[in-house]
Amino acid sequence: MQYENTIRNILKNEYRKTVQNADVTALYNAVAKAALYRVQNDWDQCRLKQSKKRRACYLSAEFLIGRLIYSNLLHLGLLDETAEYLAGAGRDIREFEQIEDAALGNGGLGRLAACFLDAAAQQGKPLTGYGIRYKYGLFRQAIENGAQQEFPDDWQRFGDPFAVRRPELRYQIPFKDGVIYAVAYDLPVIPYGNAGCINTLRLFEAESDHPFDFALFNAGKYAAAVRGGENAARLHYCLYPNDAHKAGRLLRLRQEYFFTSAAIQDMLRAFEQHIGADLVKFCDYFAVQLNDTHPVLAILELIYRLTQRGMDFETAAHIAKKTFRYTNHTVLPEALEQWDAGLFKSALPHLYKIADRLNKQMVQSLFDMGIDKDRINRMQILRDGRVHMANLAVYMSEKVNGVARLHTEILKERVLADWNATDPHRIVNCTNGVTQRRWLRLCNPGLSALITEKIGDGWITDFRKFEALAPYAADSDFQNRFIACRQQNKQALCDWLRRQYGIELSADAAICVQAKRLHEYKRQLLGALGALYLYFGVKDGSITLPCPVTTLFAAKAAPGYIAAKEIIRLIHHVANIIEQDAQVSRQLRVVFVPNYNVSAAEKLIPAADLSEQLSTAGFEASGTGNMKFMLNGTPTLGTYDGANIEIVQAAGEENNYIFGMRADEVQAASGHYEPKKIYQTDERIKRAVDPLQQEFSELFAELLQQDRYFVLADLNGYVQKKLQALEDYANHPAAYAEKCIQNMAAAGRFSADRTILEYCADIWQI
Ligand code: 26Q
Repeated sequence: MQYENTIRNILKNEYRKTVQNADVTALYNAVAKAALYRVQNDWDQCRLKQSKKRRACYLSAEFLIGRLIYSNLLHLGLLDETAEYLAGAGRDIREFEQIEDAALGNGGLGRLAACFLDAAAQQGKPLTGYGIRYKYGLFRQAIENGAQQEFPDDWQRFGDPFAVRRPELRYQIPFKDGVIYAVAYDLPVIPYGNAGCINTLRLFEAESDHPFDFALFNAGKYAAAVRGGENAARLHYCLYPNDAHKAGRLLRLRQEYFFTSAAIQDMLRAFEQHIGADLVKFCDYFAVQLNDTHPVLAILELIYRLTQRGMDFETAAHIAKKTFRYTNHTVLPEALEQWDAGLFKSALPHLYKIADRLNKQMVQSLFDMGIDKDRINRMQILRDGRVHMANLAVYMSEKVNGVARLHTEILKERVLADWNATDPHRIVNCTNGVTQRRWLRLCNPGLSALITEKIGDGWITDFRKFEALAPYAADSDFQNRFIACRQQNKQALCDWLRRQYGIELSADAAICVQAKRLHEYKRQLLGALGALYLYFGVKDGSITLPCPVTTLFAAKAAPGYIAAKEIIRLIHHVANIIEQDAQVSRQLRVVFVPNYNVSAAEKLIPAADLSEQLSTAGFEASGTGNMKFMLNGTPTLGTYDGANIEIVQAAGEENNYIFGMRADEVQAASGHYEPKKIYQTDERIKRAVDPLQQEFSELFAELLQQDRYFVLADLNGYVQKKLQALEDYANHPAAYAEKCIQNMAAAGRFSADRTILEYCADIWQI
């Protein structure tokens, strides 16, 4: 009642509206603010309780939190109540689907950070997120003539009612060409039910030191008078939309320094204000996790700030070493961050000095250990006129972790082999996880209710409970109800696609989904060629599909990544070829779903009959989409890569569809792989690839000449396994449902709650 009154009062006082006549923006802000008021006290109390204790800080250039209104209401136990209340006033809670996602991240790494925040709050672990409050998140994607178009993402269009501006938390960031201010905005991270603790995601916005130049203003130069302020503001304006290829731009370096300096200053402020111990104790209170190399400047900044406070360099470096930990998310060499030393030095001279000194210290100590020159050289922080962020991160971190078992092995054996030889205990594995609250309870309420009916609702907060589903896998009543849930979700997806994009889809087809960022190594190209392969097979009668099949692709390409954009164009081309063939298109369809984001994932994943995870073995560090499908009871059609391997080990090979080269085979084949031979000797492959020759000549040439990602090598295996999955789905629905349920029953291990508990125990000592 209190809550409803608050909503009404906000609408009346701030908007002069009622629940009945408010526009969506007003209604959204009123509901969100009323929810926020509910947590304000608990939030303050959690903060106070944590302020004197050891805690972890998660530094990340990205937090892909998505839309917060539904998840926050769910966690507060207000979702149903709000829906009913709004319905009573003739409104529909689904109106909030118009609210933009907060897409403050590119993909996996950013979404992982968001899942970790959720999990830590749920487990009652003190974890503060630090990042940038980008004014524009990841671009909105539209498709024109089959090609990707980018549009700015003004995600705050409807406001940002959960954020609390903290003007008193304002830090000077000392750039060489002038000071910029970082001001904090806090978002509450609210656990589900009355459990855990309310943590904080603290995002910084840039502000000018002198937003307004009065001398210029008085001289009548009004535009010039505000320029300083505008320049400062540009720092947090936009998220870099590439998620692997080096940007190497000065603005990116400035962004990285901006938020990491603010974060370090905020920690030092908290330490001095609430703990007040000797600064050598800093590392007893703060464990700082670096989400890839993007926040690695924090290491140099902490040393800088400690020495500024009078600590000697060696001690400061020692404290820093005990404070930081680093997570690696990629083995692609082109994605390892390096900065031009000249650029670095001119932008951040005070940090460059520290990097240089650390490098000398490191070289000396490695030399003292008797390590040979070549190896020392490869490990250097400063080498060949570049600053190697990964080397800095590993040298200065107590623990370094990979994000799935295979990935960690590859780090130890290849990417970070020199480091592993020096200190075999530093590199550890911590397999990723996803929050079952957003990725099952919230996005799949029908299936959630079914699960809860059988095993209770403990699974929402206790990942170990998923096991209790195993006995139901062979239960035909449960299977039928599972199938009915899936069917409803498929229908809901079709309705959404029609409303949103005018796409007409049948819920009676098998729905296969490949949804993730577009990358050559993720092999959307394999999916597209697989569709052509099937198309020609169905057309000439050599392949009979057991049921109608729709393959959905959803992916954003980095705006400057030409090959990735070509693959989007190709997917549309393939969709058109099939569509124009009236015979085949009754059986087979390819559809590209534009603007993939968290909210789209929440529609796609619960509706998928098959989860396509096609990366070249050895390249996908972990993948987390694969876990979301598993959690919703969708078998994986995939390669032995990243966390797919662990998924299959947990859920059973017989309940998934694995194909293709293994990572060691890929490694062994590099150098003497001849894709052209495959093309020339296999007629079915030739006819699937030939349609690329004219309009997609560069993709065609790459496939025949190099095929760096072994697409042709895996094409037959992929299609055969897909056909087998479809055959099981169509002709053995009970057995297929059993596989689905076995996947859910084994999904507990892939809860972010498990992952966070591992970080706490093995990496943070919390
Ligand atoms: C670097 C420099 C300049 C500009 C941008 C970047 C940049 C930004 C984002 C580089 C990489 C990323 C994102 C990487 C990423 O999302 N990696 C994924 O991380 C997931 C979580 O661990 C894994 O599951 C995926 O396998 C991995 O690809």
